[in-house]
This record gives sequence, C-alpha cells and structure tokens, in this order.
Amino acid sequence: MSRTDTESRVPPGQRLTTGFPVLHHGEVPYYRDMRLWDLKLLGLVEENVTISYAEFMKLPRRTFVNDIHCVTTWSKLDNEWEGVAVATIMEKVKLKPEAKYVMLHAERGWTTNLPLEDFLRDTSFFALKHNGELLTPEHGYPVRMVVPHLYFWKSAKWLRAVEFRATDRPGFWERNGYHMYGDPWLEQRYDFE
Ligand SMILES: Nc1nc2c(c(=O)[nH]1)N[C@H]1C(S)=C(S)[C@@H](COP(=O)(O)O)O[C@H]1N2
Ligand SMILES: [Mo]
Repeated sequence: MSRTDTESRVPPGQRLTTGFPVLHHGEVPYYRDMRLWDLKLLGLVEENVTISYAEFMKLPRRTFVNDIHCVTTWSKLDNEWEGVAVATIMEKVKLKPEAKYVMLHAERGWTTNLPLEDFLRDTSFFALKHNGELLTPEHGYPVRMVVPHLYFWKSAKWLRAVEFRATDRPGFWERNGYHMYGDPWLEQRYDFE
C-alpha cells in the first residue's frame, strides 16, 4: 500500500501502532466456568433474551477486517477479526419502536452508549478472535463489541448485556468527560464543560 493510502486511513491527531495496546478501567475478569457467562438482550424489546456461552459459540461467524482508532491517539490498521454479526443477534429479539439508543454493559458495571443505528451498522459485530487468535482476557475474552467507525472506547470488552433505550445516557467514560458519540474523523474526543 502506498504512503498516501495509509495516511488517508488515519484520522486527524492519530498515529499508527503495530502493537495492540491494552487499555481499560478496573481489573481484567478471568472466567473459570463459562456456564456462568451469558449475554442478555434487554430494555425496549418485546421479550428479554439470554444467550448462554454454549449457544453463543454455535452462532454463525464471519470475518471482519477494519481499522481501529483509540482516543489516546493510537490507530491500528488491518485488523482481522472473527465474530458474530449484529444482524445474527438481532434475529433473537423484536425491538420496540421507541428504541433509539443502545447501552453496552460489560463485566462489573462498565458501560458505553451509542445510537441504535451505529450499533446496527453491518461493520459492527461481536468479536471472538483477533488476527486468528482467541481474544485474550486483556482484550475482552470471551466476547467484545467492535464498533470500528467510533473511537475504540465504544468497543466494550467483556460484554454481558445490550440494553435498548429510548433516550441516550452517558456510559462510564462518557460520564467522565468523553464525547457522547466519538467520531474519530471529527475528533470527538472529550466534551468537558
Ligand atoms: N469493559 C470495558 N471495555 C472497554 C474498556 C473498559 O475500561 N472496560 N475500555 C475501552 C477503551 S477506553 C479502549 S481504548 C478499548 C481498548 O481495547 P484494547 O485493550 O483491546 O486495546 O477498550 C474499550 N473497552
Ligand atoms: Mo480508550
């Protein structure tokens, strides 16, 4: 790839890394018994759904290739992931018409918010593997969200629930000054006021 091609893929204020930095608040969860893991779909749905680990592992998977952009200014190009498409998960619930936003709930109460339409994009997915390897505990094992068109803090690691909401509400970092939306191309990093 030529230099300009690569440059055109790096949003303003970002620089490339070839490593895969680990960033999060709090401790990494280590799971001993996957029978205790599940993913819940709740909020503005006709009926709440709980997907067990065994069920999740049987869902059809796809490969996704993308670039990720962390608000702390690193970008990592050409990630290859294996994961479950959002559409596959959405077959399990019927949304109520008022649903306009999503709150992603991770282990230990960590949350992040995004508009429903961004969650539903066909580039957003539930990741299980990165560059051919199972997600490590540090990077979100067993399942993390990946929403590559927003800053990477919206990509919740250790995902446990997707909540559908009528109104937007700030998640963990958004309450602490991060932008409610987080478009890396518009440098929507922080929103202190
Ligand atoms: N559950 C959870 N997910 C999280 C975070 C967190 O603190 N907890 N941090 C976010 C932030 S700020 C970033 S930059 C990315 C980092 O993902 P990585 O450690 O796999 O690079 O995870 C995001 N997902
Ligand atoms: Mo971050």
